[in-house]
Amino acid sequence: MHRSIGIRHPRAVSLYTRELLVDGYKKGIVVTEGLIAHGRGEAFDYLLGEQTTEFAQDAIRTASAALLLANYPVISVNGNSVALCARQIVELSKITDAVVEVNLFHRSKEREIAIEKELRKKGANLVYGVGSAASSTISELQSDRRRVDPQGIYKADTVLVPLEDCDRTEALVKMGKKVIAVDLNPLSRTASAAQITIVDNVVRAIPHMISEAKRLKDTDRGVLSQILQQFSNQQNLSQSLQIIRGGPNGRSTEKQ
Ligand code: PTJ
Repeated sequence: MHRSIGIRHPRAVSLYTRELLVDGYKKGIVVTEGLIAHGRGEAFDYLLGEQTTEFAQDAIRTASAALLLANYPVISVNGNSVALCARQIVELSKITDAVVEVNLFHRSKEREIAIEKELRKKGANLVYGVGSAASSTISELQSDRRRVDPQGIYKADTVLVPLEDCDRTEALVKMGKKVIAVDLNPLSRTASAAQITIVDNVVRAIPHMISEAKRLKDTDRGVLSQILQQFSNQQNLSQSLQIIRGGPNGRSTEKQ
């Protein structure tokens, strides 16, 4: 952590998180647009009290059950998610037997390689979707996000998409896949298109998913299915929105 922040700084966690993104930018992992996207996320996080709400925790439990139930789960990563929590993404992939695939809105060979390098440094053995491996196409999409790995997202039955940019979630759902999104904005199109949306910061959501996946790993499949059946994404999004609006379960107003 930069010396000027210090662990006693009242906004240390938020400033440290920004530093991770700036470092990611310097390493060629994050794009400038990613820094702006983080600012939007921060604003929602501030309104959520910068903590994992009980509703996010409910979505996290459901998402972990969905990954464990999946036949072929894939964790899709972009620049921001790797800069913020590469090690945790790799750990989650190992616990849930999920493939990790690079899928970028602003795709370039250099970024794909920088992201793959970072994931391998943090323990990934295999990284999908890099270079010519992303040879399949999601025809409905116009952006570079259309390029996917035939052995990864294309084949997946369940895809975890941290920090999504909307169109792809809708396309993946149309392809019959179960989509789990992590998005601090409960009003985004991604949030409403996904079957399970975790309204939380990826820096908290992924570690919580690791704990839940470890806890649920040996649970009977029937019990895991019940967790999924009892979850309503629409209701969960409304509950998160209510917190943002300072409703009955709203956070305390004392903030830095
Ligand atoms: O790395 P690339 O090339 O794939 O580009 C990544 C960005 C983030 C630039 C691209 O996906 C993009 O433009 O995303 P959007 O459309 O700005 O959407 C990002 C969403 O993630 C917004 O709804 C933000 O509120 C949300 N968000 C930002 N930071 C976080 C977050 N959600 C969870 N955790 C965060 N730390």
